[in-house]
Amino acid sequence: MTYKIAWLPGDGVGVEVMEATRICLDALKFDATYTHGDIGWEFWCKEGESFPQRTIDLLGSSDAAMFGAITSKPAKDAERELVPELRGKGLVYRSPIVRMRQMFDLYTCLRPCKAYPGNPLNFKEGIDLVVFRENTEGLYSGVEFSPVPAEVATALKHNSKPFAHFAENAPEDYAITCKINTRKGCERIIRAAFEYAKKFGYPKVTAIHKANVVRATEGMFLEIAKQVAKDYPGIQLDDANVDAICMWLLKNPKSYGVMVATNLFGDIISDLSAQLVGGLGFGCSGNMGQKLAVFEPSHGSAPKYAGQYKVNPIATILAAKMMLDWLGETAMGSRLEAATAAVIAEGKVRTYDMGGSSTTLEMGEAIARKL
Ligand code: GGG
Repeated sequence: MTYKIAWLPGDGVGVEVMEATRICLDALKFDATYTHGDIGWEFWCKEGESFPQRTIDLLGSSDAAMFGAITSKPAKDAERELVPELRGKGLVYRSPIVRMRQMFDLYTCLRPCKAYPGNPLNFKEGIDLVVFRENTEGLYSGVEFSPVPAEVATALKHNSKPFAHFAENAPEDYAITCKINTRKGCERIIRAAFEYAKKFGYPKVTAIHKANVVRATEGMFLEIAKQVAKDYPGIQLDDANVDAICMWLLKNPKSYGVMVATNLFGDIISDLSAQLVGGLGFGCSGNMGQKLAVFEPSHGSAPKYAGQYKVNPIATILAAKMMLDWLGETAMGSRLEAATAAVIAEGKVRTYDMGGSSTTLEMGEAIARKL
């Protein structure tokens, strides 16, 4: 079967790590057509749209997508960088990544963080963490007010005693970001984490939350975790406050395996976990829904390194391994991971973050030679 892969390099070093990844996919003889999709800052500046409809259509007709990285800037800077004819038209920059996840209901963000033997950046050998991050709601729901409209201020005054005085503030003197979680959203990500633990033999799932303070949404998340756990009698449910687990992960990372959290906490915990196994050069990410999945490195476009071909492409290459697995091409996925692990273990080819001077493409080529 020839797979239809949408190929979205994006901005900055995204282009470079995707080039290195393609070298590996070609060496694997993965049977695919790759169709380039426009996304990112360049298209915002030129068209006032960082995620054009033609790219949305491409994703809708693809089996999966590989995605590099996106540059984003605060609202005022974004407006300034538009071509002159688009300025002052009220165009608002919104993250294409968050939109893509919501539009295609890519609710599972899976971020495995494994300490490959011989990686000089490993915090400890043997770490094997897998973060399940809810990807479509929570603090990234996109329901925000700044300035705050009068009706929202009035609603707060009537419904929330501690914030009644906010209604007396000028609308531009405060801002509100809503954290919205649904039962469905919580249940499906928690279930995905348990299913993964069951399939790959992890003894427990750690639900990360802040239920003692953020009672409505995080409380619901924990309550649903306890309900879902009943369907998996062989797997222990462990739970931890997000602040506490940041300490415990540093103290004893090998005590943890599969972890699940709402959107923002999952984002933070997955960066911490990636740092324990070498940093963002090793942090791969899959955004998965029922019909489509988009795979990317967790890192951004790193504008200061753009054009230098020096960043580590391993995160993106491991994201391609995740894509192969998701498509059912698990033998190819395993070969790609084994080749990557072999290059890391050998230690001859290392990018700057690993203490070496190999380029992005040299790393891709070294992995391809092992295939
Ligand atoms: N590959 C992930 C990536 O590009 N992250 C950068 C990022 O989060 N940018 C903010 C955004 O536009 O979503």
